[in-house]
Amino acid sequence: MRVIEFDYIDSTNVYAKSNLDTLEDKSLILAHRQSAGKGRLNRTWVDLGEGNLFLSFVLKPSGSYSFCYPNLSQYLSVCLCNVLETYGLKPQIKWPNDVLIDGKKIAGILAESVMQGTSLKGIILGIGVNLNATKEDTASIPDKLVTSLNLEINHPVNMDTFFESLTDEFFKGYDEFLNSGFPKIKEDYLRRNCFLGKELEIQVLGRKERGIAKYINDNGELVLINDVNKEVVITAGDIL
Ligand code: BT5
Repeated sequence: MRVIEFDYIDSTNVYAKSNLDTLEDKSLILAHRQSAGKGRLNRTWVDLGEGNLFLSFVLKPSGSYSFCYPNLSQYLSVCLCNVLETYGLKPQIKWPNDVLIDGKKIAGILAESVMQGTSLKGIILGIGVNLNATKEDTASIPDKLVTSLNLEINHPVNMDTFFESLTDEFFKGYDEFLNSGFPKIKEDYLRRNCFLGKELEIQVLGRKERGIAKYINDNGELVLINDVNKEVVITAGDIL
């Protein structure tokens, strides 16, 4: 496992993508500050100052494309919950992979796969975790309730320790996850869910789906029951 560390970068995911050819499997790109952090669907990940985590896992699994690659971001959300619990917190997961503390977003995960023709060149799994931010910093993101680990535990957080715990936790179960896929983490994922049983509106590309969140299937997809009592399977989308 090789760590490439930057004091300052535009985006750890963009760096990983641009250098994918030369990066080894399981390389880690770590930055202390990030000026152009990417979220999903062209959204932005805001850098809340020194001491926060900006990290990309570079994964180059061998063999043919596996059914479980789309679930790697859910796997990482479970790993993050395991680490946050060691700080005495009760994290929750909002489908598919947002991690919240008391309804406030503490981290974001962006998975990007790079293909060459029909073969997979690599997967870049980026994660930003707010570890050390002020209340004012968190309030600078107007469209979301946001928190940071230091605000939840009332003392500063050591970034190196957190980085080690998270990456150890990730690689501890990674090979097994590649073999077994979502069912391996399903119970740990569901234990933290904050959405089942609720009436949800989901943005799915250009349309919206509405219904009661009934269950998560073995592919990590969300199954809704709509107003005509029909099951609707959502593979990717955003809970509004
Ligand atoms: C995400 O997107 O949550 C994925 C964010 C991934 C960031 C990491 S940092 C390392 C790596 N390198 C990158 O360039 N990216 C990855 P999404 O689900 O689209 O959520 C984005 C939304 O979260 C924004 O529109 C804001 O509402 C909110 N947000 C932005 N910055 C935040 C922050 N620091 N803390 C909490 N919420 C934030």
